[in-house]
Amino acid sequence: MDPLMAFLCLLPLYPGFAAESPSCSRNVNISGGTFTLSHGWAPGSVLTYSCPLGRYPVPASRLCKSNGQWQSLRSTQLTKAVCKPVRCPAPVSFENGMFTPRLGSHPVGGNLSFQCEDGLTLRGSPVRQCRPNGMWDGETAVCDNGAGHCPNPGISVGAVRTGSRFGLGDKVSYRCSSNLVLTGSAERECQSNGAWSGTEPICRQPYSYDFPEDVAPALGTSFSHLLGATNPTQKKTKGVGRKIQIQRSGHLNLYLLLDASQSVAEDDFQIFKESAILMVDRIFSFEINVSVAIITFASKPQVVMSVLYDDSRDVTEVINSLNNINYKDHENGTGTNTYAALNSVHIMMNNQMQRLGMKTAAWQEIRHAIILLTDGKSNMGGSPKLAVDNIREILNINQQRSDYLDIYAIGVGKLDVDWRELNELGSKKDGERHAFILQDTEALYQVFEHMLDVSQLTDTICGVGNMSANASVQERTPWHVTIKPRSQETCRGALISDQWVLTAAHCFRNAENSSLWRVNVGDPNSQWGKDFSIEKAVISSGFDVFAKKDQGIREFYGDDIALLKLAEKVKMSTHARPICLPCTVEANLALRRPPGSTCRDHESELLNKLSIPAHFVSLNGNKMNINLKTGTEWASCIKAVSQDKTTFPDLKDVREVVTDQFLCSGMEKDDNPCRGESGGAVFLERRHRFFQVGLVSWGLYNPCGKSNKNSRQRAPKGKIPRDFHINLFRLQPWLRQHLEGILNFLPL
Ligand SMILES: *[C@@H]1O[C@H](CO)[C@@H](O)[C@H](O)[C@H]1NC(C)=O
Ligand SMILES: *[C@@H]1O[C@H](CO)[C@@H](O)[C@H](O)[C@H]1NC(C)=O
Ligand SMILES: *[C@@H]1O[C@H](CO)[C@@H](O)[C@H](O)[C@H]1NC(C)=O
Ligand SMILES: *[C@@H]1O[C@H](CO)[C@@H](O)[C@H](O)[C@H]1NC(C)=O
Ligand SMILES: *[C@@H]1O[C@H](CO)[C@@H](O)[C@H](O)[C@H]1NC(C)=O
Ligand SMILES: *[C@@H]1O[C@H](CO)[C@@H](O)[C@H](O)[C@H]1NC(C)=O
Ligand SMILES: CC(=O)N[C@H]1CO[C@H](CO)[C@@H](O)[C@@H]1O
Ligand SMILES: [Mg+2]
Repeated sequence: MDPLMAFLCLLPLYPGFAAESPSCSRNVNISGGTFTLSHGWAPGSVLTYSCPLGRYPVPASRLCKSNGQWQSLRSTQLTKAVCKPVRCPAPVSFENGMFTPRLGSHPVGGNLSFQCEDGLTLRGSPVRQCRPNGMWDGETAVCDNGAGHCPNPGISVGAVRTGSRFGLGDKVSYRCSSNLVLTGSAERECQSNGAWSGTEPICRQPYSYDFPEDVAPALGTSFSHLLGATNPTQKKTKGVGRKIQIQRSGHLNLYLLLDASQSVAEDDFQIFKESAILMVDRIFSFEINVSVAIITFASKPQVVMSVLYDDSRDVTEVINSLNNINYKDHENGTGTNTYAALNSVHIMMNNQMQRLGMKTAAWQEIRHAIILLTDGKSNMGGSPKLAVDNIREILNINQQRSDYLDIYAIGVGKLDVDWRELNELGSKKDGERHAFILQDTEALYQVFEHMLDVSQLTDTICGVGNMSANASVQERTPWHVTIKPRSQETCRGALISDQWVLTAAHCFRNAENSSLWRVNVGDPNSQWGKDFSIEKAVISSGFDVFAKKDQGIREFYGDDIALLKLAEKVKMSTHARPICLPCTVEANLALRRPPGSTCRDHESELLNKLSIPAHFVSLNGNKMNINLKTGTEWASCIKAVSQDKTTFPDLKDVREVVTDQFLCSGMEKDDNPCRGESGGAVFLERRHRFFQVGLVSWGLYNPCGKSNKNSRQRAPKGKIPRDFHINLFRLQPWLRQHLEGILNFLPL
């Protein structure tokens, strides 16, 4: 043998020479796409390709082997990487009808139309479009004669169904054609309640991922479910908790399992970490009793935080631990042992059960949610399913207790995910999906919002809105109410407790007899809206619109504040909840500040910059954006008033009109409130909660003009828009005087 070769072969035995180890070739470009490397060009590094929307990389990734050769993770041959166009699968069969066009697969943007034979009605979507993730929009089309005990469950695109009887106890099973992967239930049974068990099976391309808006409806009791409208394969009416239950009674254990194995590159792991932090911060924002366990795993699991530690109930400690976890902790065992990770959850549960006592309510009433952030692909330790079975057993999960355990298997990031395994790990409950692949942390956050079921959160917790882009406008700002002091005109207001509404005093100028006033809580345009009459109105006695008439100020809005006590208490729901009023104990909890904080602390935390992003609610319920100005910015914001010679012909000092009581907005690209929006809350978001710092009072420009509420117009040239809002920090004495005993105020 050549002596030089022998020397080279010995090299890896000397750690000092590690830098000499071979590096993989750089000839790995992908045309039309990009790639990232987990460990540069060194052996062990995983190369991950990505392509623009509507295309997908082949291969998805490659591993740099110890001999300096690239291995394609999916196939053995090293071929040039390419971005291929995404295509949607074609239907294999369609009962009692026909579909067009008939292609082997369909391009993104292409349409598929379904028609039923005479006499049958089509349920689902008659036309479906192929989307950039390789999934059809809409719902499976079914031609049903309605004869069975259960509705015809249909055959989703790409699937083949066995079984065509839909009577009680009948079973149907599914498989997917060619290269498609089945997610959802491969077998379903017609149940006595007229619904099919499990989840509709979907045949997906292996490279497909989810859009948050698709996941949302699949996650459980969506509106369509409640109303039984669009998806009659699920005739369920009982909205039992099949999501993560947020409620004050009882306790939630949240187990976060983060895959740190080699197939998950360090960048992906970073995305898992960020996603986990977002979820933790959100779950703690509800002031519920929750413990968070954190487990990272590769060949072995590592328990970073156990539900048995006191720190697991402390959001700061949990987030610290998440921040401190290190991908490199698993550098000496980079396999994927999902079984062991889930088994460590099982052990943790067992320990907690021993500690609390198996028969105690303290143990039995704990709800458990396991979130597994992974790309699937377990390759050691055996089937993770066994660990799941053990977990179900120890928690005694049966039909009655099915909402005590939820397991979500989620891939986030540009991962090359094993769909089959993810699907197998996630719980399968009626009409729901528990396995997802999402593109980024933001998408996961949107989905997480839908995983939470807050319908049981009936306490008067303040400032909790639904952060989902998909939630209704009222769910996003549930404190928002409409006041009708006159039959025609309206004002807005904000619930600040379960019986009190804060609004503007000027709404009650020329108002009708107060016994005719009505406050609509929970959205006047929906079934959740309810009219309340007023038991008591407290309109600031300092408010006098003509107070400065002598000084040439035609209208003055100092002390433009009022409180209404509703005739009955509002029942708290996802559509009706108070907002947090700063300087109260309630707001202090929401801000997660230590006890002993003062009103001044709240002001410096909430109004902490020269320009503070804030919101108000428009006539049609949308959240509008403004920037509140403080300090020197405030001074330049209010200057515009003196330039408005039409409204203020001979004004000497702007401060006569805009006193310290007012916050100012309307500069930059701010939205401007319209007439009819006054009295509404000016609010901001901190730590996933909402705080009212002001209320809409008056402005220089009405963007709605005389027209309807759906068209807002930018100010014409020469008109400088500015808006002024009563600053609640400046009206503390008045608020305290009238809300004593209703809210708990902090020292000034
Ligand atoms: C790969 O692409 C980059 C930028 O597109 C280019 O600079 C580089 O030379 C290419 N490498 C090879 C080996 O083709
Ligand atoms: C599919 O239908 C949509 C909406 O009906 C239409 O905008 C689109 O152009 C159609 N696509 C094709 C390829 O015909
Ligand atoms: C939450 O946990 C604390 C401490 O264990 C307990 O005192 C409190 O009663 C619990 N709250 C609820 C609503 O269960
Ligand atoms: C991995 O093994 C090396 C060599 O035994 C050791 O120095 C290092 O600390 C180990 N890493 C971890 C995270 O245990
Ligand atoms: C947000 O609204 C959606 C849609 O109504 C709902 O499914 C979800 O549970 C809600 N989440 C929260 C946290 O309120
Ligand atoms: C307001 O209306 C109620 C009932 O219609 C009536 O009893 C009351 O006298 C009215 N008050 C005023 C001030 O008009
Ligand atoms: C659950 C839910 O409300 N889903 C809706 C989300 O938004 C899309 C598009 O805006 C609707 O089509 C869904 O019904
Ligand atoms: Mg792995």
